[in-house]
Amino acid sequence: MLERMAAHAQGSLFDQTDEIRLGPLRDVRRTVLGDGAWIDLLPGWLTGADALHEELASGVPWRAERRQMYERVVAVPRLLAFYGERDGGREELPHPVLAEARDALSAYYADELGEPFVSAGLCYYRDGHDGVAWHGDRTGRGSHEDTMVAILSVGAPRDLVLRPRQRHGSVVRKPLGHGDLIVMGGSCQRTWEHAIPKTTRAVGARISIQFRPRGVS
Ligand SMILES: O=C(O)CCC(=O)C(=O)O
Repeated sequence: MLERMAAHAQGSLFDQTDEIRLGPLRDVRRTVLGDGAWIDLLPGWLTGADALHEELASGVPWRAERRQMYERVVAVPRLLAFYGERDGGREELPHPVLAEARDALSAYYADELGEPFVSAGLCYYRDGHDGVAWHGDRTGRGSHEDTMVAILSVGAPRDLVLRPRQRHGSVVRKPLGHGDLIVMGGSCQRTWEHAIPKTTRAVGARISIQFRPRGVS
């Protein structure tokens, strides 16, 4: 309990405003990873990120999933929600600032990506027991085409780690929370893998919002 309170207090040190607002998409810093992959980073793109975290944590209809693992069915260690396209339109996102973020990202990357971001997947990591194992977003077009996945993080930081698929050893680690933006681009989904490792450290809850173009999953 004390650990959880400490983690929460640490969060509020970084984000002391309740006004939920996006900053300009300026000074986005690109790191070339290699093998055609890159990441863009903009720390603290959203202010009021802890307030948005609270609203999403209580307001989103979170889904707990289960999956087959060898002979057992186990709980997927995070909660999920998905907002895609339906009846020719986009499903309404759970907060207007998320639609603003999606549209700002679509405009910023229009020339390079050539299409808009259309879906938003939300993941809720309640504490260090939650995480996601190494994977690329390769069930859709990301398996054979360059694309982008943009992730906005709210709540307490968790490490997003990346490693090249063919050369295990060089791991890139980015702690993301409190309104940080990361965009994985180029061949990142097929030549690199990413994960949110579980941790025994005292960490607070984090929600990530992943924006993807059509057919990327
Ligand atoms: O939570 C994150 O930042 C990463 C989520 C992710 O990799 C996924 O859902 O495919």
